[in-house]
Amino acid sequence: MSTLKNVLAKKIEEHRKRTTKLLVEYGDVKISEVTIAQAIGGMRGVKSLVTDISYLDPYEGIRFRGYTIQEVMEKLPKPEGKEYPYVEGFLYLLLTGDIPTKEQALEVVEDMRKRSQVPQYVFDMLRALPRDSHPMAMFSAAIVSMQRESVFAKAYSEGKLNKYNSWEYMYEDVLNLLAKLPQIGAFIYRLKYKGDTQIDPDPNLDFGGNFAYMMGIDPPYDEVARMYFILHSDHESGNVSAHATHLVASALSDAYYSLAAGINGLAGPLHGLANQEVLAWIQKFMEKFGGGVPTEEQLKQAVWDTLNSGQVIPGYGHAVLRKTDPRYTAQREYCLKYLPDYPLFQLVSKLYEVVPDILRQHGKAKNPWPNVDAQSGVIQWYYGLTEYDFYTVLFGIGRALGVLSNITWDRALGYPIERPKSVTTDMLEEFARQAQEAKENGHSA
Ligand code: NMX
Ligand code: MLT
Repeated sequence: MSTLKNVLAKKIEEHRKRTTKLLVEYGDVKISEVTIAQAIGGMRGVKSLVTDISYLDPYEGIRFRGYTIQEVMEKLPKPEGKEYPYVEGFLYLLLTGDIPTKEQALEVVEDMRKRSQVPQYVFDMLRALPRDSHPMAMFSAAIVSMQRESVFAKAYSEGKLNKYNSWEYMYEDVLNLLAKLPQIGAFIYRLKYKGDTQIDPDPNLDFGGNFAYMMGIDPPYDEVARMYFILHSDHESGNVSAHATHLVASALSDAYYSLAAGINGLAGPLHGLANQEVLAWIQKFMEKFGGGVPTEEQLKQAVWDTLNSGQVIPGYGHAVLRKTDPRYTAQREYCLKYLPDYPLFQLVSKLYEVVPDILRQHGKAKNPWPNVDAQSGVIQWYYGLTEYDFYTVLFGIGRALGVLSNITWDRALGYPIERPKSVTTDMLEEFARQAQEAKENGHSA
């Protein structure tokens, strides 16, 4: 057994006791109540999911296994001479909660390399799709096309799965699937935008390094890839991609079906597609202003025009965060260090100066600050990746690390099928009537 799987098995054994104790001894302790506004309004703020992989504080932002972004980048082992950590070592952290040694991270690098060969039928299927298919549709199709490889589904059909061992089959699927994503992503990119001129993987490179290599983009893009995948990996459990993956996996669907569901959710413009929307939006108003560097007044005008036409400002706002997203800040710091004079970066920085005030004046968005998507396209553009339709695939490769770690733990802890209860509008009206009556009689409902 690999060190990662061994350590994970021990952690699972210890953790099961905590979950069982909570369920058996404290199962009826309340952690949340649901209002009518929450039931109608997308369940915002309802505490009803459990994950230990990451936690999102509205003011501090994300912590992965208790570590801030800065701590993750500092503490995890890195390839020789590089500033950003091995994605494989980060996966070790997400799965186990432990910072791996370099040796342990390299063991995962090696393990993933052995699992990385993409079946030929995936490439054939992608080539058969209309070339103008969205890269996210291609990515999702590629993932689900590999479902026949699932050892979890096979074990289920052979009657081998039970509550104690199912995580081991899930773990195998998760590593097999993750290992193939960089090549699938790069293949889609080069199929769509580089005339199907493909670059074979280099067996000596790590996850991030190989992705950059197969994309055909020179270093330091390998560093950007490592940074990007880590930053986008996980944002606790309630976001659309994580929740969709978890929900589908709760039916004992395998990792291929589950991740494809999460990727389909990530493809929505209010979620992961916002990174391409930011670039599309900027380009549109730049064109309108004749292509030069827009003045502050013109930027304010563009923001107001967008709001007045009933559109959202892409890359701004968040369902949970109430401050600038630290993932935005991490990418901004990269830009300040490596591309401070780049015009697109300066433009995005100017937007940071004008958008929050306007959103406050507009008075709708609860969070006027930028999220991860406001900054990510700038770096990609700088390194030559100007085909912004592709940006959400980058997000998706990163997101897979988090959501697949989560469903491994879902099976380890035996979480049941997810099935919340619905009510009708009549019932809500009746709840409202009772509350009103109680208020008039001086009681709380
Ligand atoms: N521009 C204009 N209006 C906004 C924005 C924004 N950036 N953000 C929120 N609002 C509006 C929102 O549409 C809603 O309007 P209405 O009452 O007319 O329905 C109102 O403000 C209240 O929304 P919130 O409660 O602040 O936000 P919510 O939790 O519903 O939605 C987002 C969160 C992220 C979907 C929303 O802020 C948004 O649409 N942002 C722009 C798209 C974006 O950047 N998405 C990426 C999020 C990060 N990610 O990668 O997933
Ligand atoms: C994410 O990374 O999933 C987004 O910031 C959306 C969210 O957390 O709701």
